Amino acid sequence: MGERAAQLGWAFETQAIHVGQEADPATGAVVTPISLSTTFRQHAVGQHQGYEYSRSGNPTRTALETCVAALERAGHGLSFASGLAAEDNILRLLAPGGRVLLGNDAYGGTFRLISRVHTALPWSAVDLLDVDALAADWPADTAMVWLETPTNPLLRCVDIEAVAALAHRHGALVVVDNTFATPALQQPLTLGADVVVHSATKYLGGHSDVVGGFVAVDDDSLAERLRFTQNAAGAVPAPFDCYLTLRGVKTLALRMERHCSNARAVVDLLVGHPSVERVYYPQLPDHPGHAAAAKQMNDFGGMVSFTVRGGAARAMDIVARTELFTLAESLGAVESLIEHPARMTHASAAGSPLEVPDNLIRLSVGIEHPDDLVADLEQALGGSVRTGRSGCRRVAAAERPPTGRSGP
Ligand code: P1T
Repeated sequence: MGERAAQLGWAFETQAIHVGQEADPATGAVVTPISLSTTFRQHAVGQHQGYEYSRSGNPTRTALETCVAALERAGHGLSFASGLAAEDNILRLLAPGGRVLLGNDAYGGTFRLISRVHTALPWSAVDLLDVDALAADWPADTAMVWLETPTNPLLRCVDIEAVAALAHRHGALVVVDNTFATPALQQPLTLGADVVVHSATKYLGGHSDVVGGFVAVDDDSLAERLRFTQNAAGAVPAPFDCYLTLRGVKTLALRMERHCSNARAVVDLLVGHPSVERVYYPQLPDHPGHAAAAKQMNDFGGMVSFTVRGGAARAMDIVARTELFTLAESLGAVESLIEHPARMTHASAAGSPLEVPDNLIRLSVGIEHPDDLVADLEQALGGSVRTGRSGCRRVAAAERPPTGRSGP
């Protein structure tokens, strides 16, 4: 406990590199070993060194869970085989008939899981930015509020504190998908959320080479119920995947700084560009939820979305024309990606309240040199127009929140 308390006194960047990652007591190895053993010796029945069978617990997984739990300011962390496996585990906390309030902009796969797999759970898509309207029309059977902030793909920012206060007055659990912000920019448990979930496939892993999920909770009984379900249903990650995710986490804070500053360079280009109809980025003063983002985030993130003039055909043309931004699903890794949500990541939301505009393009801005990223988008948008560099609506430095240390 003393050691843990000391670790929690470290700044975020230090914790990311050291918590749960003490040198291996057997060999002194500085890097957490990949523990491949599926089973562990017992000296007598039930007498073991903390591990019995690798579905129930694994040393490499423990290192990852200990580290990311600390980063999320959580007492408990559980890692999963994917983000959706983590989400599935959380939804299994609910008894049949418990309503899930889902924000009206969210990852299409989350919507599919709630609406088509957990069919015993009624759901409503609601505007979580209008807390007064939600309070006035609160469905009595609500058991859980599920929110992303910033949302995928419109980057709407929800006031976590306000929604948590409302939900808790009605006895509902609050789940925050922190995939887009990461704990480097936002720590939802400190703002009143009950559960944090991640697609670790994204910024936590950070290199597009591992699929994973993560759940962080502070409440002991919630943790116990989640662990029971994870062990009983078995959606655990492989030790190698835990190693890769932990390796990614070590550089999370540094990467996020660069993702954010590169995103600003891209926003500078897009705002006011003649091909662009509207830019979605939480730092823009008129962005939905800008005030909440400014209050609860250390910086505004590496995701940028925009709609283009000329409809879906023009959007599809642009995403096919970038050379540095790779046309691909997923996000949050070192390389920049571009995609067309209506036909790719959010196709499963077509015809639902979560449907996205078909002239929308989503960018996951990587950590390459910003000039190369801006030049690539400029050529893909078809133009010689360099609005950002000519100073059009450059985001003022004074508006930027401090980055860097986001310690305890
Ligand atoms: O892909 P998986 O690790 O199972 O995570 C699902 C998931 C959960 N939450 C959010 C906010 C997500 O964005 C995702 C996955 N999203 C994509 C693959 C994408 O390109 O948007």
